[in-house]
Amino acid sequence: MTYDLLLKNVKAFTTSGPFEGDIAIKDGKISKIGGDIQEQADKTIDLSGKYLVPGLIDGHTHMEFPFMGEVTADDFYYGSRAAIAGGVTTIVDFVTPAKGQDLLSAYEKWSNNADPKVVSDYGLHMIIREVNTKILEQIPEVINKGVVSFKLFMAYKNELMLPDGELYKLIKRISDFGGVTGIHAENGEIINELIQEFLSEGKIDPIYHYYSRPDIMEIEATNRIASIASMIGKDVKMYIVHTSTGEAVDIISSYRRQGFKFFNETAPHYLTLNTDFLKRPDGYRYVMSPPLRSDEQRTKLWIRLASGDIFTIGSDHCVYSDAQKKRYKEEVPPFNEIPNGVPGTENILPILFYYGVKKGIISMERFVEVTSYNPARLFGLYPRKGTIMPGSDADFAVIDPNRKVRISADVLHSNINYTIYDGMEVEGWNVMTIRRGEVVYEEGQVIGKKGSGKYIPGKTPILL
Ligand code: DUC
Ligand code: ZN
Ligand code: ZN
Ligand code: ZN
Repeated sequence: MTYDLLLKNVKAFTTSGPFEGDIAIKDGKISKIGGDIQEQADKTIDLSGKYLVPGLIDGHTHMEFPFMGEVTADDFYYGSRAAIAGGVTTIVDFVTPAKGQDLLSAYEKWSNNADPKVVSDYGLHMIIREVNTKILEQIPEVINKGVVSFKLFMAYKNELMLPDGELYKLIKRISDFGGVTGIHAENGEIINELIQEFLSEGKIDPIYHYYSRPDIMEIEATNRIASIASMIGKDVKMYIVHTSTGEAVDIISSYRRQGFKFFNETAPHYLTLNTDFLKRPDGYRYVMSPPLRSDEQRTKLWIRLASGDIFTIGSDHCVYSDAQKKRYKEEVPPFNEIPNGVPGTENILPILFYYGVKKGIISMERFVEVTSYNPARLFGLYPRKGTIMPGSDADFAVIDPNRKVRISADVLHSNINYTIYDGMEVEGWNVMTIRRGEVVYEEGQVIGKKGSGKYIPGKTPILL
């Protein structure tokens, strides 16, 4: 047989350790893995000196997300190109129904919009922002469409927040049909009070975004939702998205030790940046929720990432231009008017590799676990995605472990002219991305075609 692609002299990493040899690809799938494959191939790539990992799965992106009066600047084309450039071969984006819209029509709208634009493969989660009979009825129907994970908000009062009773009802219903519930855990009621207090005192600078959302607001909400979900039972599959405090991770871990299927995700910015960034002249760029925290919290997150207590890394890629962040004014607007969100899908790999692996905090096995294997299992994409074995999609990131890069907007691919990591110097960079056997990125150039990404329906989440 003639293979489509043969990868020679591979040093590959999976959750079960490194492997050296060759990988042969046919029809977008891994066909054979062996010590020295001699058969013919249309194309051969020598990967000597590089590290090969499963294509990353960014389980947390908001492309063209209508939120806080703006629509995010990365559409499915720009956003998925940025993903591909960062070695992310699959994104899982949040379908966001409009107020009053039912889930199925929101799903149709999201996929019709994504399909002609995506360069990466993609899966979908469903945000639920209100409860009615139709929405409850449609939960099993959207699960049948491959949307097996949901996101509910405990914050953003008057926009996305749900009261405890509705959170309870939805988690129960999602769980009845085998879905996974993602939770944005912050106490929206109290945060709303704090925002009003600061505004009435004329305290409007970006740093008050942090003061209005203190650590305890996440810790309390995490505790509350874990209590509520634990009451429903041990079949509930739940994960807290973008966890920013060590204490919130520990709450979830303690439930998991009791047999609950509760997990945490964190994001690259919580591992690398702190609240001081909010005090800079461009502090408005660093407004996201939960907010950036102290260095002490950053350290706690790294420790929990290394120990296995943090299950996945998702970027929360939610990009606003400078003009959007400033609401088209010269002056920085009051903190509560700055749309929340930061870019990140392209930064997962260099940040975890440099600050995690190179600095000796996490192993390559752990890197693979949190960036592909665990998200694949959590979102029902495993074993098609998230591993390197015969039959799986041939999705890979190729890391040059010694490549030194100074991060700037110029080397990134989002549809904005800044990055929150400007000037950061890292060692280790994605130099090639292979998606279903096709080289879609090489040395700074995205060559994958617009619309060539595929929708990957989620199946049953596999959480042991
Ligand atoms: N947090 C953000 O920063 N942006 C999007 C939504 C969210 O929860
Ligand atoms: Zn061929
Ligand atoms: Zn959120
Ligand atoms: Zn988000």
